[in-house]
Amino acid sequence: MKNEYEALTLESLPLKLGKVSAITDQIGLETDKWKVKEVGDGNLNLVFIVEGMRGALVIKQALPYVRVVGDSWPLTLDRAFFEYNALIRQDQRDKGIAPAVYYFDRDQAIIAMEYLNDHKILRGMLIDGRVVDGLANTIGNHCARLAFKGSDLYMETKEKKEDVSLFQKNFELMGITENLVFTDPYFDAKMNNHSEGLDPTIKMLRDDIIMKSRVQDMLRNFTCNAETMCHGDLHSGSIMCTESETRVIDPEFAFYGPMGFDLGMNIANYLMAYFSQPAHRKNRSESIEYQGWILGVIQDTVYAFNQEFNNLWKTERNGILYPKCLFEDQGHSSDHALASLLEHIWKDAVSVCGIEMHRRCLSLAHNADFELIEDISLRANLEARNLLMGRELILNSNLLNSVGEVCSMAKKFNEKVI
Ligand code: SR1
Ligand code: MG
Repeated sequence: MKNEYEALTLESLPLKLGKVSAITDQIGLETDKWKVKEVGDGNLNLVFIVEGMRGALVIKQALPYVRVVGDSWPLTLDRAFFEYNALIRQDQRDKGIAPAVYYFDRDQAIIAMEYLNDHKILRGMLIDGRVVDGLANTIGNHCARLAFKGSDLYMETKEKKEDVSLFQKNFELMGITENLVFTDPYFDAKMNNHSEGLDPTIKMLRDDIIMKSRVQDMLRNFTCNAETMCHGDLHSGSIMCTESETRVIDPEFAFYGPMGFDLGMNIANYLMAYFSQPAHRKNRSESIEYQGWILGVIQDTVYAFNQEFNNLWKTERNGILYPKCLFEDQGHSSDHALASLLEHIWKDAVSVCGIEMHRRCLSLAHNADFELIEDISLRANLEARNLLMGRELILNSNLLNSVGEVCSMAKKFNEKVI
């Protein structure tokens, strides 16, 4: 029987969840001792930290609307179901990177999961100029493992097709990405906003018919090319770190799409952290040094992605695509096929990167990297560098063969006087 949905409150949470053994096993039975805090600062959901006598956990609950906008924008509760399914798959495909899941209630849209006590949201750490050891390796590997193990290179064909069909029902969240990421930035859409001073740059982008067509080519790729299960929202707010450990949260936008999608979105968010640095560091040399670290992370992430993809190709390629019976078993090399697939993934990643750089300055849901800059004219200048580089990436995704070229381009735009 369906259990009528009710949004949790600080008071109702212990009453409702105090009898769930999967939860009390983690934090203890004494609900009168539970300390409950609501800490959700994302765009969509309620997030509670619950501390009991035995430990702590996170309760995430979807609301029937978009939190950042209010009940004028209803949104399916079933996003919790897709997040739960994605968390399970993330853990199967790359152990220990997503938070452990303790309990899921579909009617109440509740997931109880591991509390990452020592970890902070990466975006804030990048704004504060903090360094994370192993960030590139963890995220590069994670993107490669998700890309490879959710694809026809690895999965059984029946399982893959059933999973694609399951995640196709996450259409409301995909719809948000289709609009906010791929469409709204390129016209005067209702929910858009941008910094004062950007109008000439925005006009140039919106008048660029070739670039808009490229973005729509990529949207076609997003909607039709169910290559693998992507996290779907791998910005720096979906990554939590200590100084030496990296975890990935929040896959509610998960969908089957292009293998380069997560990598591209991830790099875009590092580039936005990069361009915003002059406003966050005290002096130029500090800013230059930290920007150098960010570019190193980008290079190393792509390197780790390629290495791990290569490794999986050699050791775990048991799906229907590029089967060994056509290559290795014939004494034929599959290196050409691998190189050409990696090239295709990279080009998609570069396009997605440019598009994400646009949407975070032009449509709904901007990044704190720029939003926290109080000097509006400085902010607009730094955002313009970011927007113009985004355009170059979209227009030249077919010509940019390496991550080194993308980093050199970032350095060039970082000097640009607008
Ligand atoms: C209405 S949701 C806006 C954005 O927040 C999420 O984190 C996604 O990035 C989405 O596009
Ligand atoms: Mg999120």
